[in-house]
Amino acid sequence: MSEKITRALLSVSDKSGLTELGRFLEGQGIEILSTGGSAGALRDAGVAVTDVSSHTGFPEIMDGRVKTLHPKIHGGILARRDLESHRKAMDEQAIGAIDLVVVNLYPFEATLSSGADFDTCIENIDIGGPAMVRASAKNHASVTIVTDPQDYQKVMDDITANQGATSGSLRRDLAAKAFGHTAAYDSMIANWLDEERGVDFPAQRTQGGRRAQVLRYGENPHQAAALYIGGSGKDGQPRPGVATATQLQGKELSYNNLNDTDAAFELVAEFDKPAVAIIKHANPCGVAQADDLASAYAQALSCDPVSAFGGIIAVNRTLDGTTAAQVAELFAEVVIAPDLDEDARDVLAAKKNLRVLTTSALPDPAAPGMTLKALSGGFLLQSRDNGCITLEDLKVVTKRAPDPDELADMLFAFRVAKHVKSNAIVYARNGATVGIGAGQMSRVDSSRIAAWKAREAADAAGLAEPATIGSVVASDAFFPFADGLMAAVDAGAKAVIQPGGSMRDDEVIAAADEAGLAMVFTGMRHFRH
Ligand code: 93A
Repeated sequence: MSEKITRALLSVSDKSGLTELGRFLEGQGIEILSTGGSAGALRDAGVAVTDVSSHTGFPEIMDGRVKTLHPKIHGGILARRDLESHRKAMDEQAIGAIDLVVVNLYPFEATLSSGADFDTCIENIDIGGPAMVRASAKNHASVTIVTDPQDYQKVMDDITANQGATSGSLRRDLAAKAFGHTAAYDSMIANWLDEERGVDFPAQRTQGGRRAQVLRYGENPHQAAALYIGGSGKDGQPRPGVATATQLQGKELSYNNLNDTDAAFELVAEFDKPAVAIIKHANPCGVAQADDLASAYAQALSCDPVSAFGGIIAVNRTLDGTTAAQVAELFAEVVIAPDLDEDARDVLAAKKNLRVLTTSALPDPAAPGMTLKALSGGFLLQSRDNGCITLEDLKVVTKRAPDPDELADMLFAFRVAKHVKSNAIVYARNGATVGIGAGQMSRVDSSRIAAWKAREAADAAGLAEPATIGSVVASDAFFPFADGLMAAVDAGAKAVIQPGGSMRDDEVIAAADEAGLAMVFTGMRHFRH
């Protein structure tokens, strides 16, 4: 049977719920120790408190840097109640047991996000708080540690149910949460200092992150999964995107929904003009940019309407009613947009199951950041692929130079290819993809699959010829042989954009000249696996 709580220490930066908790503890006959601001708030609410400084007989010094770092506090928390020697030490040093510790830390993350200067951020690194949190969590056999105001009610209920004590299971749950809390707090500080010094790959990598949602299952129903928000940059904020999106309606998001929606939103954010991306299994099955979203949607859908069924749709500006009405005709899993206007909200509200997400901002494709991939026994960390090829980067390598329309489509296709699993081949025409080949072990196969899908789409639409005739083609990496290029020629492509850099570039260029193609090299590869 756990012992009754006789003394509590309350020291919190986030003072929400503090006075209600204080009143409850007072009602239980528990003595309350507290630090400056917390003690003030409790007293203002009429709760009797003892200042930590009068309990320890030692004042708060150095602008509060040292307030609870005292043996009377840490001895009171850490003493093993079951050991005679510890009890004796408490008696000898006049240390009173502290059985309940309520602490939340200096708001380091909020300080960082506010754009505060270096010195202010340093001052907002809590030392005494984590020390008490960790000491209490270590001694959870006897001590209850509360780090989250959301847990106050649960703790009060538990104390009531246990006649003034807490249950061992609650103490253990809270201890685990407490160590997670201080670990995440320290990760944030370490990441900030690393970023300040431009260190991307520290010898010891810490991974912060806050659980946002436990998902029903993972990639498959027999896998468990959860979503975490984190990867905060220098400003303490995660990049805008799927992890922090607001869900306006629809069924609960699944692991695959989130993964695919991320792919869709990152892709559509690449374009300045109104753009739409439709994604299945993390690969696009149609992407287009046009003067308005409705036209872009129609073009994106026509690339591969069969695969688009059950897809994820991302747009790069406020979704309007007209486009939403078109979207509503398709069975889609998720729609994501920076925002939706009133009409679009009304139209989509009728589709109860459709998940609709808003993010307010688009992710910046050029932003720095890291991506992480799990390996057995470790993980790979790399900087994001934030490369953006523009007109100035292109080098014409064939006798025929591309015309301006071809150049615009080439840049569009190459940007899409960046978001297609390798080997990636993307045919495009008039600002829209017309054939996409993804994830093949052979580049020729990707080329053939893309052309074959374009033929299927043409047949289904009753068109005389596939849209690849007269298109441009983008390849995410160089053509190692001329055969991949020739497959594109067979499909009707007349211009090619690719990184270049193959040992056989000369052969590939000669084949392109032979076929009358215009070809440009980007000098940048976009593998994606
Ligand atoms: O500056 S500290 O690292 N030194 C301490 O000894 C200490 N003790 C508690 N910060 C310390 N705290 C923190 O003060 C707590 O973690 C809490 O966030 C804050 C509460 O201060 P106040 O009650 O004065 O508002």
